[in-house]
Amino acid sequence: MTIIGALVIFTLIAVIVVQIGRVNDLAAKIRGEEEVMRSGNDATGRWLVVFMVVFLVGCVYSSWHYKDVMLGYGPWEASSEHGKEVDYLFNMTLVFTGIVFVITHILLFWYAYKYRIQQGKKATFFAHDTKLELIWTAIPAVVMAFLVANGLVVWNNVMPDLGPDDAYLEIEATGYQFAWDIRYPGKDGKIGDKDFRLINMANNTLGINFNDPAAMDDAILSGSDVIKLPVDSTIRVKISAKDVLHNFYLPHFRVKMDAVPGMPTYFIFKPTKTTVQMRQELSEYPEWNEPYDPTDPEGPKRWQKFDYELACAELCGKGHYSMRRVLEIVSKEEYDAWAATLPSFYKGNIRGTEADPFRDKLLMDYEIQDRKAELDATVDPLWSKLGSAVRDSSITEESLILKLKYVFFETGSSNLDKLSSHELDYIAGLMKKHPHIRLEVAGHTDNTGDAAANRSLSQSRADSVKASLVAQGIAASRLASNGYGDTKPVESNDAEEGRAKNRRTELKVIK
Ligand SMILES: [Cu+2]
Repeated sequence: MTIIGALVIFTLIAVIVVQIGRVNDLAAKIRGEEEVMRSGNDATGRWLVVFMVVFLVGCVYSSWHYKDVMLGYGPWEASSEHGKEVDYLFNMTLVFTGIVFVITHILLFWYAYKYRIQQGKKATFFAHDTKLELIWTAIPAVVMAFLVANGLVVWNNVMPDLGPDDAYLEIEATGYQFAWDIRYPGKDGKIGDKDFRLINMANNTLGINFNDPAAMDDAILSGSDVIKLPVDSTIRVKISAKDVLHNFYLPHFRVKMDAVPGMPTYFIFKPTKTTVQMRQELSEYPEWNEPYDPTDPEGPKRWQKFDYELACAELCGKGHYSMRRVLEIVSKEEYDAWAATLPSFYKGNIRGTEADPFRDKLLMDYEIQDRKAELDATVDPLWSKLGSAVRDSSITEESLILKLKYVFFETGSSNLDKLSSHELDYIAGLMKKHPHIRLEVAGHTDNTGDAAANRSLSQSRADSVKASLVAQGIAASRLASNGYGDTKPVESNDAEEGRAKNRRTELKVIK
């Protein structure tokens, strides 16, 4: 029914259009073609002048009306050092193009009116005018040269060559459909190598080269984790993409750079305002004091919910919008404290797995350092407490047992692997520091093989550990050694995982 109705309406409109055309034809015949054209032209010319005035007044009005959402105005002054230069370029370009815009539009519409068809008026024809050619070539050339030269100066300031002596923080942003992975350099301050050929969607989606020592402590922020950066520090962002073009865009900092697959780019900037400072500044504007959620007038104000953001500025697919991330600029101290808590991606996700190039290597330098720090933080204070006259009720039986993490033996023998010396040296040091402490070395095995043999092996291994500590200068009277074989499992022996935990050497404080 609706289709028939639509068809009828469409046919009627077509008939009306045809009829109007016929009426015009007849009118032209009666009044004369020329006269009709002249009066039509006349009306068009006048209306174009009216349009020009309305249009230009509209442009000025809307520029004024929207000034508070324009870059550089009031709250939108750039939050980075170089951003002010970029804004200056924008403003310069706006001034020149603004002048040209107004002049050309006045001429365009005014000439359409002035040179409309009029009786007895003839157009002048000239083939060439050198003076005119010179003027309209020279003026744009000078203006363009000025803008380009200014642009080059700003570009060189924005893209300095950072040398090894420059202090800067480098992070890496990798865009993909549809998120960003942000890599932080860890304690060494260096981002490790990566290679797209190493990409493995199961555990190495960035293709990080773990053979590069600089990659060991790198941390990755993905998903919706807030990106934090320190204020007043030079930041260099390495930018890349894994699939299609993306664009790393921090509008408040005037940072914008394409992320191109296969072609790393970068951007250097220095944030000058923390998120907290920015919120404080916004709180001075009435429009930012309106409630964030209009249905909750008592709730937080707009300025309290302000956040800097990272956006993808390249339309990269249907999930493009979801590449937005919150960026928080904090003080240097706050950043350092936060960065220290970022977990190493390698240690948490790769160490010991198939993807670990060092999976056959039992101990790495950083592991020794970590173990020392761990013993310093746990065993040292505990042993100090044990030495004091007042007994601390927080000391449990369990806390008195210390599992040796990196003490290994050659297979089926009680000979200590040389890797074990690091941990044992350190334990010996702690024993010297706390001379009141006496320890039992306890050897344990899993339940594979003969129980009596297990017991004797665990005994000789415990003896080995004791002998090693005695060799470090610890009195033998401070150490007991016992082999328990498979009699004290900590987990079920049914699975290899459990058996691995049961094969262990422990130190227990003797009260
Ligand atoms: Cu994108």
